[in-house]
Amino acid sequence: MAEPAPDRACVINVINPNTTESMTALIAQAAQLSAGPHIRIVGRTSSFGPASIEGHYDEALATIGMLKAVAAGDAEGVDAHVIACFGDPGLLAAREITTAPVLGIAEAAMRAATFIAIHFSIVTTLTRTRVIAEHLLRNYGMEHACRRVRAVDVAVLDLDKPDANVRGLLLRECRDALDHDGIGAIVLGCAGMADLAQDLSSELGIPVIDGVAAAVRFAEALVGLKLKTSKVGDLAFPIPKARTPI
Ligand code: 5HY
Repeated sequence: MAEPAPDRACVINVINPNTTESMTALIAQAAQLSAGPHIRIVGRTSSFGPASIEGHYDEALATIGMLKAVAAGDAEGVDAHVIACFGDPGLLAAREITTAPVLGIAEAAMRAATFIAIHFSIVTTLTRTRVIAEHLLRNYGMEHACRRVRAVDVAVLDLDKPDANVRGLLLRECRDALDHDGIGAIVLGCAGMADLAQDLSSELGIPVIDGVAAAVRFAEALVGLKLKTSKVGDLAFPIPKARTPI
């Protein structure tokens, strides 16, 4: 028997930690398309930081804006948060300041990949940001499952430019991964690629995973399980002290 409709929609705060509104629109649309019934997606653009995140400095700045967006979502009573940037910037800091579940799209995509394949490869934007994905793989204990972190060398803000031939470059890199990496799945390494996963997957005949969709669905599952971020241990609320307000 189908689950009775909940008395109110589950609201997921999908945060774009860069300041580019058009990218938030793409992310929120992909999130709503992948969300289950009775799920309302709130797309939120960071109010502080870089227009795109393509390095360690960008990540550090973006974390402040992302934390402000978590606090704004909590003030509205959202049920969960998604950090829609493939570096999962400030993921643990975000989990400290809220009881709502917080999912990073990189972690969600990597874990989804290991549910359906033994090995996967990642295809991200710039060669210089590959190291960020490699650090996350180690942090999440996934380095054994990931065969290669590849890059198409397209800037994040060029992903939606028709003349950047993004689909063509991704298709070529994904096909090369399929042919040479000995994998069963591919993870796309940028929130700005969210709308390309299904098309690439059907063209290549291999699961191509978008972290935005994976994170939204995992967030729904945690809310459905009534699981919240633990306040026991290192994810307890920050120790009260004088701090410059963000
Ligand atoms: C992202 N940057 O998902 C990452 C992708 C990357 O602004 N959104 C960004 O290249 O690291």
